[in-house]
Amino acid sequence: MSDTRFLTNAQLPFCKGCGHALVAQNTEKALQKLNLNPLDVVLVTDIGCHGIVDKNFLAHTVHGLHGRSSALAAGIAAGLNNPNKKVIVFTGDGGATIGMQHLIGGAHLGFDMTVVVHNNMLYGMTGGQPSEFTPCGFKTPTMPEGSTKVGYDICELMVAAGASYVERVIGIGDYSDSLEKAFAAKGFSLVEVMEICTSYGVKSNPGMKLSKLVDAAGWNVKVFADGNGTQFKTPVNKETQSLISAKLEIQPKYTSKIKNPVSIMLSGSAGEGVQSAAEYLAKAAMLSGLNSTKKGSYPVTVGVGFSASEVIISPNPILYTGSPVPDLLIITSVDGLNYARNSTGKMKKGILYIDDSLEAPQTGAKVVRVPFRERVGARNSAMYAVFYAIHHEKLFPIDAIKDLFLSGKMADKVNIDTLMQF
Ligand SMILES: Cc1ncc(C[n+]2csc(CCOP(=O)(O)OP(=O)(O)O)c2C)c(N)n1
Ligand code: SF4
Repeated sequence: MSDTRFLTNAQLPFCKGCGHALVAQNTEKALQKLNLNPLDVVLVTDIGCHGIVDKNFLAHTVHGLHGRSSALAAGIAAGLNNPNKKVIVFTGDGGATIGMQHLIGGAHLGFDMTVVVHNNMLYGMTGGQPSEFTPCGFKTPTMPEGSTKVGYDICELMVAAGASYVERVIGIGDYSDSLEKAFAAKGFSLVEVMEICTSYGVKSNPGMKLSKLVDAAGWNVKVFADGNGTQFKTPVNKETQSLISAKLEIQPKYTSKIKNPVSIMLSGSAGEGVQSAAEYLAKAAMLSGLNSTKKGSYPVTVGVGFSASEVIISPNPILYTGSPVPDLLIITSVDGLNYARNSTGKMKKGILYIDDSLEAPQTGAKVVRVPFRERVGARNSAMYAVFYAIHHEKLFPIDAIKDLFLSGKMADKVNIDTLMQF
């Protein structure tokens, strides 16, 4: 067993006596027993009291939406696709209720991950509402008469769904052996840790003992599946490539003279190729030896209204996306003008290329009016505007975007000469 620390020395953030602290400590011990390196561990936490522990962990941590931690973790496990990495989920019984489909799906597909359910039988962080795990008769502040329903038996459900290792433990003392076995198991494993919320559970059910309560609920404290079975219903496709190694690589072919980051905003209408034009711009910058980022914005109803994209290009690494005020703003339609009004007002310098059918807004930027829409039509106006701005602002050689365009899927549809009208 190693003495590698997985927890910082800071005090754990829970109420006195809360079982969540013991889960964190037992998790650290189980990881030490497995001689794992913190860099090989990804902890995905859910919303709730248990989830605020992530800042105390020295491994990689991701904080998910309520109930969605298991779905996030499944994506991470599939993306890593590496048996030497350990993906662990911390969720409450509330999160497990909300995200039950993700748990069933995770077990069914055999994602390589371990879920630790902190079952204190109520929603702790929001004041003690009952969850679907609350046992019959258990009282909570919002259900003082006691639950009349039978709580879910998550362990039985997980066995039925095909989990490889499943165990229920009483969350008192040292149960790191159980966590160790779950972490070591191949495929999807789950440990349900029974707890009582000292702030709401104890107050509403004075004198109740945890083990008696679990017994009365009819929940067995045992190993339900020992990790040796090949129980997956549908094993995850192991042929998928790692998302990290499959990342896009563009080898520079041209050079750019720009010395500082340039933030470019392209603002137009849905269906007029704004996002594609921004992508060509960002990739052409990379082909010219620059770094680039792209951030798209559009309404949820993607087929109507504005479509905008912020691209940053820079000779140095860029550690953010988007910029409060663009250096270069390109507006190709009324929707784009309305969306970008906030930015035009903030621009005290820089340059604004705007379709000449539009009324120029109040701005401190130099305004250049070009008949983008008239020359190439609405559908190609964004792409043409990008070509035009690259050429006139001398961001990098126009051949960079020309090369990309000619090797891309739009080359058959749009004659390159129409985009080269400067
Ligand atoms: C989808 C969604 N619904 C409701 C909330 C509000 N909310 C925040 S914490 C919480 C309770 C968490 O309870 P549980 O998952 O059991 O974790 P615990 O606090 O007991 O550790 C709720 C309902 C939320 N954040 N997201
Ligand atoms: S409110 Fe309950 S679940 Fe939350 S930290 Fe306190 S004892 Fe734990």
